[in-house]
Amino acid sequence: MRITVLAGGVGASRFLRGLQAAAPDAEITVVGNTGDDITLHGLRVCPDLDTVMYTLGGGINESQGWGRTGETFSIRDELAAYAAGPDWFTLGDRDFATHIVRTQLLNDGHPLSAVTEVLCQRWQPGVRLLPMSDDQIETHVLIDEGDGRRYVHFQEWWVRMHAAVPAQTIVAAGAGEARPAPGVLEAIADADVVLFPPSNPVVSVGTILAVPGIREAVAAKTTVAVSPIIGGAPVRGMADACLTAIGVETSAVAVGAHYGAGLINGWLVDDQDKEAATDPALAGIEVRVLPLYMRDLAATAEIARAALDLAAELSS
Ligand code: FO1
Repeated sequence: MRITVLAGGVGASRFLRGLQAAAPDAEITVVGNTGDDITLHGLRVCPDLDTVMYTLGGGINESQGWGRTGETFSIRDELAAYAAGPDWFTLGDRDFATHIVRTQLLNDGHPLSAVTEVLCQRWQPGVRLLPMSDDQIETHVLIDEGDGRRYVHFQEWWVRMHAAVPAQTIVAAGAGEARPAPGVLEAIADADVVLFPPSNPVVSVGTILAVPGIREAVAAKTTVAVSPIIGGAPVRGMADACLTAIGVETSAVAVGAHYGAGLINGWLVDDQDKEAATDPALAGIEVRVLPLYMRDLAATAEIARAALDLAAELSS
């Protein structure tokens, strides 16, 4: 079975581990969000690609959900001694090696998709990991702190400001001129099922869908999505701040309707949101109700299995 997953970072990576457990023989292609990417100290950092790669490759800092396990921070501390670069984005020594290798290869002219393939040769994540595009796309957030409006990089809004300053607008800068990376449209077209894990529907899945051609490709497929919102709150992260920015209520019904029947065919919601199953806002979308907390691998595999079962039901 060929499965293609549009993935952000932490939530997607945990879901992917469950998907691998639920469908060990499946060929899984992950189309990763690159809108979180940022250049720091002259190095290109790709948080969502790295989180998928490290999580499935066994190198992730499990409690954080990002960065490497067993980290040390000598470089960070030395940089701080020079007052060089932002102190609000913590990069560990091991993580720096990834960004150095990536930046070297990018500077040698290799596209991000080829670079990601090289990095994955070390990590062997067990999935094909493709960036959504080889063209540079960055999520920027328009804020107004009282002294006028300005755009900040998503990471500064997310990490330094904890998304506490309201986002007036969230843009995927560069998306309009970008092309899907090689293999992305084929991975979607050739898939038996396309899945949206419980990633941020705005700055992760939404950003991937903003790359010209990807939304249309997904719309043509049997697609099942997993709600990242349970009981009116994001399971993790601050998707509520992002949803508010685009005028979408933070609820399983609203997010399902936001994706829409034209894009998704199935929508998994938690028991706490069982009323979604009969909500007219989700007409045309097949809703399934089940426990959605990915509390451990077995629970996550159950969720992944339910998504695959619903997709099979909808494809038949
Ligand atoms: N998230 C934080 O909240 N604080 C950090 O200092 C931080 C550093 C960091 C370094 C590398 C990396 O790959 C991810 C990192 N993240 C950090 C997570 C990052 O902000 C992710 O993009 C978000 O979690 C959204 O996916």
